[in-house]
Amino acid sequence: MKNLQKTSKFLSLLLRHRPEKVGLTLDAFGWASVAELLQKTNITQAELDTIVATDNKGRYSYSEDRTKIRANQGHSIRVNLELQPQTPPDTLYHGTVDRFMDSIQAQGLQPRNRHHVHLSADLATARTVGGRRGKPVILRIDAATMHADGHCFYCSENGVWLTDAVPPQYFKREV
Ligand code: HQG
Repeated sequence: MKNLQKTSKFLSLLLRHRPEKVGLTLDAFGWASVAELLQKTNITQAELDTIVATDNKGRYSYSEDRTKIRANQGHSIRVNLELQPQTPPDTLYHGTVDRFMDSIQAQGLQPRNRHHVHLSADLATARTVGGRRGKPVILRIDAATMHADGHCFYCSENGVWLTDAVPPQYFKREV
């Protein structure tokens, strides 16, 4: 059996960032044809089924008839995930690292290469996200006030909270 984590990473690359790498096209909503994906890569239907069902963050979804697949969040290419604005929990968290903090304090949190700033409802997830880059620094975000001030929040299919940007007055570093 192939290393499915590697296959999942490759799938992220294709479905979020560079479908053209294997000549795949995504529709406006981010969907790729499963048949085309299987034909253009060495991924098998069984592997894809396993990844969609067991990915630790629920990164991918099949369409209802299972003929199409897409990533639930994390895109750098423009796709419309049909997300509806939602009322966020009062507090959300973002995990980052110290070396970004001067810039984050000055500009606020920016989406960088992705569509949105990614936030989580729990501290542990933020710690893991920050920890990908080094010793995690956690920011506590006053989502209630942001929302009251008119900022929009969305929640992806797999439970990641998303917003366009977080200005500096809405977060504090957790100690
Ligand atoms: C930082 C993974 C300087 C930000 C994770 C982050 C997550 C700034 C980095 C998901 C900044 C962007 C997203 C500013 C933000 N100046 N740095 N003004 N504003 N940053 O990877 O949130 O495995 O695009 O703190 O688990 O780290 O891909 O975002 O460090 O859920 O499904 O710029 O990606 O999920 O990095 O991670 P990213 P992220 P997947």
